[in-house]
Amino acid sequence: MRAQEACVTVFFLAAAAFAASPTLEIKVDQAGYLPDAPKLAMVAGQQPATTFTLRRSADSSIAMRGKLDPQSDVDPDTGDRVQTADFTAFKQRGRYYIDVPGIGRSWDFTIAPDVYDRVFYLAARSYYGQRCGIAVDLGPEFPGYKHAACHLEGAYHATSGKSGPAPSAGGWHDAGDYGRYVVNSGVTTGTLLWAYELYASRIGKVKLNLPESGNGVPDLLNEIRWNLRWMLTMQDQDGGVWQKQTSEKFCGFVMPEKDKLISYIVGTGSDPFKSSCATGDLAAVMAIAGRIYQPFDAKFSQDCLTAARKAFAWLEQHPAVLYRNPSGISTGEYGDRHCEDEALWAAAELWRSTHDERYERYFLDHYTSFAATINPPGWTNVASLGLWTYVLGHGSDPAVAAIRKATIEAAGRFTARARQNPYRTTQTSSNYVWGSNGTVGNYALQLLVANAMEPKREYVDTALDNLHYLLGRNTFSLCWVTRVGANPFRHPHHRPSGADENAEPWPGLLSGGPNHSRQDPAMRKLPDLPPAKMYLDEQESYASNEVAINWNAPLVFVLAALSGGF
Ligand code: G3I
Ligand code: 9MR
Ligand code: ZN
Repeated sequence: MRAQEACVTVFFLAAAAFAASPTLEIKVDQAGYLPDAPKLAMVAGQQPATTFTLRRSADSSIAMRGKLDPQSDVDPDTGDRVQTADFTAFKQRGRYYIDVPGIGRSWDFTIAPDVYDRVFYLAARSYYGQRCGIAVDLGPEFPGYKHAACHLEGAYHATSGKSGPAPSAGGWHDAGDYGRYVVNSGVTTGTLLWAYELYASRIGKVKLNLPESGNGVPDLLNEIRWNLRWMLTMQDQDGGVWQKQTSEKFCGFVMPEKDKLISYIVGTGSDPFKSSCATGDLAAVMAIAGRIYQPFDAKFSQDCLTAARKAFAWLEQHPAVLYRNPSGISTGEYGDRHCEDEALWAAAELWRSTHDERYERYFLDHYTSFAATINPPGWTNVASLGLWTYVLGHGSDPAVAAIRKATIEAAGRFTARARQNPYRTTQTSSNYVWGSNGTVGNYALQLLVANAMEPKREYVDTALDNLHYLLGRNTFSLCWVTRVGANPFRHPHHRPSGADENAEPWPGLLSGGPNHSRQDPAMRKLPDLPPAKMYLDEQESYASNEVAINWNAPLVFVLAALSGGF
């Protein structure tokens, strides 16, 4: 081989090797960026760098040159010193990567208006993968991701106040376990129904390849109805709602159809046996369902409204029946200690769906203590959903004015905080708890609700910043949604992913994320790290790496809002 040929060969080999080894030190949204939105990559090198180039993935040609800003001070949440590479000015669709001399190159990513559409599809369709009581098969795009029908028979546990066989088939497995929990189903289905109600024009026609696809009902509503129908079976004749349907203890890491433990409807263990928070959550989501399903399934819509009214009536009689796992029960608890927020949410949604003055009266008599400071919703506190639905449903002043003001004030705090955060997230150091990635999603949800009330580009841009964090622009340079991006997390605490024959996890699932408390044996092996570093991509780490229906819900909400571009 002549010297010149040898040089050319060496050059291309080096280029190929260079192109093949992205560095963790350059953090990008591994799905990509919307053309008209701000576009930042984060660089956390051992040493500061000064310039970067945006390069086309196809041939490494330079699309844009830029300068990095100076390194931040040490970020207390990660221990990183971060620089930003701002390529906002570049808007051409395509596949690109960031190259930083002296640091390396990023993974490839896309710039396009539909860049989040596939992520929406996977995250929304993940609920089909969580279905209980039916054979599930993700089909030819994910061959082998399937399970036989599971938990087809149930029984009333003594703690429910009833005995004998109980309905079981239906609903979604909550998370990495096969339990089904009304409290968590409440905030989850409420958030998903809101995603449809606010963004049907963007995602109402998206086909999720469900067994029901093509039946004239929007697929997201087809999927949510699967869980709502199960929730209805958890309501007693008197309108009260039992807490959960689970085995007495967690089963092993087996496929769902191999879980032969009895699937019990579990109550509080003493009269009235149902719980106030579960009942309030069911009342709220059935009220929402009553208005949303009306054009598609009038009978189901009516059944939901009837259930909502009965549940609220029970709740007015039993406002504070709290749930704790009774002795002998060690599955998830969702032991919410306050149910006034569920009652507020239920009253507001019932008013919005029925315009029945008695519900508005309850709302106006109880909202003020929740309206001073409005934080993102979660399974322990759904008051914000009640407040916002009263505004979005065009309630009356002064309540509407007060809630709008508090919502806009909160949004202003969140955007200001994100601008100061080296990773541009809205997180506070104390937000890194069990399910922190769900909190990131719920901050983004709150910003998008604020935008619905008072459109402001920075609300959307900061919601996007939180999405970028979840999709790879974080200290780990890890995409926290399974099967998305070039470097996704791979070992969720998720029984089907751990028990099946597939090498990769089930798709579209969001990891719970960093948790500053060492709340599982795997995490207890971690050294003392900054809070946002307290994470393990290990199946054993349920306190940092489980997946859950309530964490995926705000992700679906945000992706719905951005579907097709913004
Ligand atoms: O908010 C406090 C914070 O102020 C405090 O500093 C911190 C100290 O650790 O605790 C924070 O509360 C944590 C709470 O999650 C935050 O939502 C609790 O420690 C933590 O124990 C609690 O964990 C819950 C976990 O179950 C254990 O109960 C998660 O929220 C909840 O999502 C999770 O739910 C489980 C179901 O029970 C079973 N199915 C799987 C699902 C997901 O792991
Ligand atoms: O798999 C369970 C997960 O869904 C729960 O969030 C977690 C905390 O309640 O518990 C997991 O189950 C573990 C149990 O708590 C301890 N023995 C091992 C179980 C599987 O990791
Ligand atoms: Zn099941």
